[in-house]
This record gives sequence, C-alpha cells and structure tokens, in this order.
Amino acid sequence: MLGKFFQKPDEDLGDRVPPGQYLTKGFPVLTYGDTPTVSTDDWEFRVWGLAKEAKFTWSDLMALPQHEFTADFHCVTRWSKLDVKWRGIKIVDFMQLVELDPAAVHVMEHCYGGYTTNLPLADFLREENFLAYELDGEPLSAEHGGPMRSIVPHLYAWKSAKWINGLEFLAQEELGFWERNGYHSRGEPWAEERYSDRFGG
Ligand SMILES: Nc1nc2c(c(=O)[nH]1)N[C@H]1C(S)=C(S)[C@@H](COP(=O)(O)O)O[C@H]1N2
Ligand SMILES: [Mo]
Repeated sequence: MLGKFFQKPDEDLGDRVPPGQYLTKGFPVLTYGDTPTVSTDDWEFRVWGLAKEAKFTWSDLMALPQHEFTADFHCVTRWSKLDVKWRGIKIVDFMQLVELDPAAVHVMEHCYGGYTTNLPLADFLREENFLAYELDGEPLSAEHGGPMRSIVPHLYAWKSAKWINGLEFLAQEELGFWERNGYHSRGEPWAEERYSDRFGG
C-alpha cells in the first residue's frame, strides 16, 4: 500500500498530517454504493426537522457569496490529501437563510443515493465548513460528489457528504450511515476517533 501512491509525510508536513495517516498525491474516490447523477437544474436542497422547512435551488445557493477554499482531507481508511482546492459557499452564509429552532443541537446531512452522516451543531456551524461545487477550478465531478457536496475539514472525510441534498436539524444525536456501522460519532482525526466504542473498538 505504501510506495508508489502513498508516502510517509515529510518532516515539515508532519504537523499537518494526523496520526496514522499517509499522504496521497492523487485523489482517491471513496463511495459506498452507486454514484448518483444529478444536474444543477434538478438539484434541490431541503431543510427540515428543528428548522423552518424550506427548499433551495441551485440559483438560491449561487446568489450567496462564493469563495475559494484550500483544505486538508483525511479519510479514515488512512489516506490524507493536503491543500485541496475548492470553490463553494460557506455553511455559515447558507445558514443565514435557515430559521433554526433553538432546540436544535445536532444535524444529519442527507444525500442523493441515501447516504447520511451526523454532526453536532457546533461542528457543523464552524466558519471553515463549506458546500463545494468546484474542485481544482473544474465543476465537481459526480464521483467526487458533484454537483454539490459538503466539506468539513476538521473531521474525517466521511462527514463531508457527497451529492448533498438536505439538512435535518435534531434535538439529540442520531447516527448516520457509517456511524451506525461502527464508525465514531464525531470522527476527529487528531484524536484518531475512527471507530465507536459502542462496538467495543
Ligand atoms: N454521499 C456520500 N458521501 C460520502 C461518501 C459516500 O459513500 N456517499 N463517502 C465518504 C467518505 S468515507 C469519504 S473518505 C469521502 C470521499 O470523498 P471522495 O470520493 O471525493 O474522495 O466522501 C464521504 N462522503
Ligand atoms: Mo472515508
């Protein structure tokens, strides 16, 4: 597994690479199940649960401020990619459009294809999180989650939902797809929160 595609971090990058991770220069695709194909015309983004129910279109999101983002990407299967270049919309900007119930403490990200992943609201509302629709200056490909995905740089990448199509706000923690299947509920890479102790791991 090491060798051609994966390398041990250089000394000077060591402080960028969480414990137990190896650097990759490519960008592997990690998808459970089929890759949905969704056009920007058909794309819809819904909000429900402990927030006023609402439905947003592609143009609603394009009307928000757009930014370039550079973020490190850490997959729990032990590859990391540094300085990935994206374009998108800050979660905190999108959330200006959402009427959140103060009782909400947790959020479930929903996706075309049925994938889900959960986050404490405090992890979700961080300034550096975003919704991405370009990678390296190109429209985000379907395999990497296009037309739109979330990026939550401070947690393992299974929290970065590809083909995102909704946010469900919750009064308590509920578990998403990988979290129900043994992954850690929070997934902080510097603490190596890989697997849940609910499963004895
Ligand atoms: N909808 C959806 N989002 C997903 C996944 C998935 O299978 N389906 N895989 C997750 C995992 S485990 C990782 S590491 C990243 C991989 O993103 P990439 O395929 O762009 O590298 O997406 C995350 N988001
Ligand atoms: Mo992953």
